[in-house]
Amino acid sequence: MSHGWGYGPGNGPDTWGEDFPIANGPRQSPINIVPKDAKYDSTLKPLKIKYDPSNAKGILNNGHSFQVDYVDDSDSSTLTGGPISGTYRLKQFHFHWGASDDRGSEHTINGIKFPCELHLVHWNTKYPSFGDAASQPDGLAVVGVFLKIGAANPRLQKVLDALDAINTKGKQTTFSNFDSKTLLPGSLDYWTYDGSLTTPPLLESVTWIVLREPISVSPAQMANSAAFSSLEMEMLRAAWWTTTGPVRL
Ligand code: 1SD
Ligand code: ZN
Repeated sequence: MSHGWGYGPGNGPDTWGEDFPIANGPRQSPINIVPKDAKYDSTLKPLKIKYDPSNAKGILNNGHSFQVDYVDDSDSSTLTGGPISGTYRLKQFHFHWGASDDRGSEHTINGIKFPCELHLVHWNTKYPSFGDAASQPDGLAVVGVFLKIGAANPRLQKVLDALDAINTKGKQTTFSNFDSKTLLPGSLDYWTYDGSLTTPPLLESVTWIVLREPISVSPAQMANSAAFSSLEMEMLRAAWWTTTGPVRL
C-alpha cells in the first residue's frame, strides 16, 4: 500500500491489514446487524444527547469523506446514557456514501446496505483529549444513523450546500451554528456493540450505537453528494474527477 489506504482496487479494505494488523482484530467494525439475533438488555439506558449549535466550527474534506468539526473544550455538546458510562463530547460528524444508491452504508441490516450512513463521533472525557481517548477500549462512542432514499430532508441541506466550497481534499470552510441533533430520527432506539474505527488506524476503541430508525434523503440530495463518493475512490478516479467534476456515477 505505498500510496496509502483508500477504497480502490489496490488499496481497499481487504489490503488495510498490511499496514494496520489490527484489521484482523477481535472487535473490528463495521458489522452486519441481524436484528433477530440481537438480545434485549434491560440494563441499557436511553440515550441522552445534548448538542449546542454554537459549537459547530468548520467543515473539512479529508479526502475520504467530509466532516463537520465541533469545538470540544467544554461539556456543552455531550452524549450520555445508553450503553456508556460517564460523559462523551461531540468531536465531529461525517458521512459514508456510495457511488450508487444500492450501497454506501458501512453497517448493514440483514445484509442490506443503505445508500448512506451518518457517524457522530464522541470521546470519553475521562481521558484528556480526543487523541488520547481514540486508542482506549472505552475511548470513543459513535452514533450511526442510516439514510434511506425518500423525501427531501431539509435538515441535511445546509450541510449539502457547503460541499461546493470543499470539493477537493484538504479544503475546509467555516460551518457555524448548526444543531446536529436535527439530523437524528424521531426514535433513539439503538443497537449497540463494542467495535472499532471503520477506517485506518482501525483502533478498537468505539462503542457503536446504531440507531434503528433511518432518516430520509431525496435522490436529488444524494446526487449532490455523489461528488464525495468519487472522492472516496480518489486514486482511481482522480483524473476523471478533475476533468468532469461532480457528476453521478
Ligand atoms: O472514518 C472515520 C474517520 O474519518 C475518523 O473520523 C475516525 C475517528 O473519528 O473515525 C472513523 S469512523 O469509525 O467514525 N468511521
Ligand atoms: Zn465513519
